[in-house]
Amino acid sequence: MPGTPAESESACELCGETCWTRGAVADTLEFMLRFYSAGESHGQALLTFLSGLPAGLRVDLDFVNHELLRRQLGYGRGGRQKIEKDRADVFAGVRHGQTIGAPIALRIENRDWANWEKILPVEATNEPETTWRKLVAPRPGHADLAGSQKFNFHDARYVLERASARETAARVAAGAFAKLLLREFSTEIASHTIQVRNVRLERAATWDEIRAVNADLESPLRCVDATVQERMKAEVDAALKAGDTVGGVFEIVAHDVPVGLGSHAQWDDKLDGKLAQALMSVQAVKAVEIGSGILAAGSFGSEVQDEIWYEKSARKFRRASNRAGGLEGGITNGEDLIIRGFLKPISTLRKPLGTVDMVTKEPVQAAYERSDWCVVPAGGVAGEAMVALVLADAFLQKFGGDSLAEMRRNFESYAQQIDEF
Ligand code: EPS
Repeated sequence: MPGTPAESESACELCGETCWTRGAVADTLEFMLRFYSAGESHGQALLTFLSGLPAGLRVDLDFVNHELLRRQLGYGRGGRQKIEKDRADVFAGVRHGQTIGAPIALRIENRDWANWEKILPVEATNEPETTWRKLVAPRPGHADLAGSQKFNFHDARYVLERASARETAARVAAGAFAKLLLREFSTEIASHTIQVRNVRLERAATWDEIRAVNADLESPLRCVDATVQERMKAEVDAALKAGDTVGGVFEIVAHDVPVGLGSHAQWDDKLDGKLAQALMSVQAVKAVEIGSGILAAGSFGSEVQDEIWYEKSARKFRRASNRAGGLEGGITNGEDLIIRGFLKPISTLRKPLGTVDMVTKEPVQAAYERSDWCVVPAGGVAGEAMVALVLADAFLQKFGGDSLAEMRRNFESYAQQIDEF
């Protein structure tokens, strides 16, 4: 059975021939829209490859760069964002302002590279190893120790360079392209901050509020409630004063999502599972919630489901509430999609925790270079990008099409089916 050369070569269960096979999980997780990133935090640049977008999608690079700017903002960021001015340069896949159906390649320059060129050169040099800025005191909570053990370096430098949340800039650039596709079908995505440390927005925000704060570049933490935001800022200030860091929760809402993305039919077709995986992969995210999932676990069934009614004049099924967060059985139900990412506090601390020197095995204090002390709003922007990429992939699975025009025809024919249902 033909396949993509991957992990191993073995006899195929179906045809008995020796052929390239992939692991069972890799074989099942199929994506129409594929996205990869490369690049280290202090290397030359971040690179993004995006494959699978239809031809004929108008590309607004100002929008892509605006998304990159939004990711750089937020109360509680460290010195790095004063150095960087993230911009995506397109190297492939876009001509005359539109996608051409070829893979898209993007590059975001790291301005900080100028300060690291001698420390992290590509080629071997005669400089002594003392110039390498080795990091031997792994930070608890970071990838430093497990990554060094796994890749066999007695220096966490290479691991932390790639584990850094700087990589989310690459995701945001790719996610902006996914958002451009979704916009063609009027689906919009926005995020806001609902918790910083233990200060929580205790009410539901409306879509209009979320949309407004999402676009507000002056908003310090992108919280819809000014009073709650002031209390959140006080937590961020207290963390800075104490040499500590704070985490929190961002909420992402996708508005105007068609019924029927994802499927109940197979475990890896369920859209809630794909979304959870995508959000969990964002640096420092330790939990994901869809709708009122956490509250629902402690409630009666009658208290957590969303009752259905039919609006005859609009010929539409409606729900009285949206505790399911727009997903039932792994399928979108037409309500707003609501998903939350829970960020742990950044593990780089000015007042470091105890750790062990990887070389001497003696107790020491964890390394500190420079760090943000609150990244909840930036985490929300990275989360939006991941949700956009998953939703765009689901659109492509459902409506296909090599060109945007073909995809639109498929979409409209399906919209008619839903209308006449
Ligand atoms: C980040 C860049 C990094 C960090 C932060 C996010 O830059 P530097 O390490 O040079 O200060 O500020 O990285 C992390 C949160 C992390 O865990 O490593 C960025 O561009 O977002």
